[in-house]
Order: sequence, then C-alpha cells, then structure tokens
Amino acid sequence: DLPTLAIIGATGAVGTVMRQILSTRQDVWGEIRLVASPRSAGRKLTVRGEEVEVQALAPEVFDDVDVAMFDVPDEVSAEWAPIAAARGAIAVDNSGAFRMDPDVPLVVPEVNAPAARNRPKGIIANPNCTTLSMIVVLGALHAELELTSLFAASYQAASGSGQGGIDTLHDQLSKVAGNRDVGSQPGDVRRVVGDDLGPFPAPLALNVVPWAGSEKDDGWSSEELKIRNESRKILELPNLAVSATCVRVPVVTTHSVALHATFQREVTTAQAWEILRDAPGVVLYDDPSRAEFPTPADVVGTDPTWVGRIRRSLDDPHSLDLFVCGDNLRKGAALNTAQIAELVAAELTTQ
Ligand code: 2RA
Repeated sequence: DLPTLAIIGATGAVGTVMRQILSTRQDVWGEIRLVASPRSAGRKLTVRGEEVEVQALAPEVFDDVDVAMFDVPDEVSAEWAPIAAARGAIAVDNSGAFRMDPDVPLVVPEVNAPAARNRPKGIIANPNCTTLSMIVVLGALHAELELTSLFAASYQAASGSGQGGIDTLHDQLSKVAGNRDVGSQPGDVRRVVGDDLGPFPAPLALNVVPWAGSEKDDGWSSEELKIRNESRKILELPNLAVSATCVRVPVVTTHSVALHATFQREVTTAQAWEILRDAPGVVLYDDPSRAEFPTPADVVGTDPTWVGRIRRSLDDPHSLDLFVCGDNLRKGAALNTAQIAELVAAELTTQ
C-alpha cells in the first residue's frame, strides 16, 4: 500500500504550491489529507485532480498518517509536530521551530539525504527559503572543493513575507506607476506609497531594503543568522565562517544570492562550471556575452537552483564569486518539503 500523507497548512501560499507539486506525482502517496485551521475546515480543495475536504487540525487527523508535512507558523509546528510524531507519523516541518534542534535533521535531499534517516524525535526540518536558494549549489561545490568561508548578499522577494508581502508590493507599484518624477527626491517614494508599508520596514517599490526577518543581537537579522546556522548544519561544517547581508528587493517571487565562497582547494572558473553542469537540481546558465545569467523573472515557477556569473576571485585562487536564483516558494519551501517526504515514503515502501 502507498503511504498516507497529511498536509498541515494546506490553504496557505506554500500549501497551495504544495498541492500543485503533489498533483504532478501520481504514484507516491495513497490518501492525501488536507488539514488547516478550524477557519478553513470544510472547504474543498483540489489535489491530484480530486476535490478533498479540508479537516480542522486535531490529534485525530494524524491517525494512520505515515508522513505529515507542516507549512504553518513556528508556534503551531512547535505544538503539533510532536503530536503528529507521537501518533506515529513522521513530521516534515517547514517552520523555524526545529531547524537547529540537534535531534532533528535539517535536510536538503541533493546535499544530505542520508541525514533524513536519523530522526530520534520523528521530526525532519526543512531549511529557510534563503538558505535553500543557495545551498544546492554550495553543496555541490563543497563536495569537490571543501568550503572554508562564505560571504552572501541576498536579494529576497516580497513573497518571502507571505501573501501580505506580495499584496504590498503590487499596491505600491500601482501607486508609483506612470509617475515619472517619483524616485528623484529624498522621501518622495515614501510620500507616494503612503504610511502602510505592509510587512516591510521601508517602501519596497523603486527601492531595496537592507532588512529581512526579526532583530537579533548586535545588529544581525534573523534571516542572516539562519543562512549562517543552517549552512553550517546542512554541510556539517560547524565552524564555517559565514557573513550574510539580507536585502529585500521589489521582486514578487524568487530569491537571489550573490556569493563569495572560499575553498580549501584551488579552483578555476572552468572547474566550477564542470562541477555545476552535472550537479543534480542545478541549472548552469552562465554566458554574459549572450545575456545568459539567472534572473528572478526567468527563474520563478521552476524547480532547480540556477547559477551564473561564475568567476574565480581576482585576488584569491581558492575563491569563487557567483550569483544564484531559486524560487522561494518551490525549492525554497514546498518542493524541498515534498522531496524530503518522498525520501521517507521510499523508505517506508521498501521496508
Ligand atoms: C523571507 N526567508 O524571505 C523568509 C521567509 N521564510 O522573508
């Protein structure tokens, strides 16, 4: 029998992409249960071409479930993933609640699939979308060259802040559209977009905002620390030197990251191309003479991590500079969660 899957948070932005992804996979799951807050219970949603009624989150929804995917806020996962595990399901969690728990593996199937088997709490965590936008490329390079330090500057899309982020960006863009004067005087963009900045601390239309996430010690943002801590855990490099600056840009969906990565071994641009051309889950798109490099507008809606602008550092033969783009709602969230769940499904069906 094929295993039973429950999606907790089936109605949200990531849950919607998850249902699309599961609809392209016909032979992995038996029953698929859709679960959400009591507010959404009773709604009918389509998955694999069938209408399924949404159930309200309660302990009984996990009965006979093999894998439960969580796409809900941290506090909901913190409470309910252990309940799912206690009822016999493997929980695959896309919140921040368990990512740094030493008894919970943090898994990116292309990079550290075997880690998914060691899950003493019955919980597997999915990384943050910014980490996921770059880690498949870094994992492939690290496997050959041994990463020793990383500088990352992100260009994060509005949808990383949820539907409210997308709506805010569109509202602001419609206010500035057609106004050819706006953007030439200090404060004029703020005046035109108004006081309601949605989830962002500054206007996002016609702007870039050097802040994403919540405030942590000494000026760092939560997003910057996630890049550092999660990369260290996934790559099993607890002392990896990492500095990140996270920036929000007026893009709807797809995060980009500019990377400066230093390796134990010397590297050439041609060698990096060779590694990345064959890396699973990666598209090498790197010919600036033909305007070939990844951009969010071209990458959105696709599954792989795209990489281009690969250059060996002019000052250090051990370092590369590169630019990556990944859809933050697909590989950055729903797709990686689905891939982890499929690893577990394969394990269960071969037992
Ligand atoms: C963001 N990475 O882009 C976050 C979402 N988890 O805001």
